[in-house]
Amino acid sequence: MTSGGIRIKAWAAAACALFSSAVWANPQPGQLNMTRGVSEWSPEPYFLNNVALGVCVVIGVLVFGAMFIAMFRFRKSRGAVAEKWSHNTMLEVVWTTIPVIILIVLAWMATGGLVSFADTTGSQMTVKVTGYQWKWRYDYVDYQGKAIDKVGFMSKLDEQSNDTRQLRSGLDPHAVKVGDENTYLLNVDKPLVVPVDTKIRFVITAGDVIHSWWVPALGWKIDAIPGIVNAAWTNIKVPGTYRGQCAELCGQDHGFMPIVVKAVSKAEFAQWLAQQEAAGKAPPATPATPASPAPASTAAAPATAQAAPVATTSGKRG
Ligand SMILES: [Cu+2]
Repeated sequence: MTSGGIRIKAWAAAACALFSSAVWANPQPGQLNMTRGVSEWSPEPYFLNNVALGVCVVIGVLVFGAMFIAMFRFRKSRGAVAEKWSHNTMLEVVWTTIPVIILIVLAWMATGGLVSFADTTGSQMTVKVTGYQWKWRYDYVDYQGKAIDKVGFMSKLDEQSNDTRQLRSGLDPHAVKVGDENTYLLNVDKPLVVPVDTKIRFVITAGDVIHSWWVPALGWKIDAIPGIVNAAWTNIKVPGTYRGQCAELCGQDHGFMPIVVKAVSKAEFAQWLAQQEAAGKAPPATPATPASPAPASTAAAPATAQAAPVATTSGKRG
């Protein structure tokens, strides 16, 4: 991290103490402030939010204070007589300049945060995230400079939540739990497993409509857009389970596509990855044996793909 980043971290720590709200990894019911998060970068939006909130509070107190003093101390019933003058050039210059300076400072700070969050250089791992109605797909692309072979899976709402959410299921949402944690609509069948202390690049897209991948503990959310690949990075410092949601209205089941990120130690991750790679290699060996249908289907695919645009163009012309 740059010295600027470290300075921001120090400021974030100071802001933490100032606003002294509980610092949770996952958002808690009744929590007022943002979560500070668990990644290298996540304290930055937390800090920026606290600064902006502090500025808003100071402005609010000053403006409303002046307004209430004017209304109560200088009211007609107390014999106040209105002055006849209007316009004060000095005052107008001051109350235009100060907000402009405040806005420039806030924009400068926020831009610094955005630039650092988009900088995925030096990543040690890449995960491709694809949003679908209404589930997520995770493909592990590479890890520590080595390509990962066929490790990818769909991650969708866990069965217990799904059964409970059905109309007239008669099931109690409060009974959906993992340990002590109520996980109704917050748990998935297969979490995204990642190592801690690793700079992970996420490349994010979608297969149908716009979704948005959001895990508050990582400090950012980013749109998953069909035909566009967005990128962001994280470096999780604390092992644990971090929950998130799709944050873009993406259809009727938008509320039912949670995200679960499980951050584990590097050793545990290596073990998990080896298992997944072994599992990924095993099943394709069996369907690959009927050699003839496979090339036929691959050969058929481009033909249909070619046929489709022709149909559309002729359709447009007609
Ligand atoms: Cu979605």
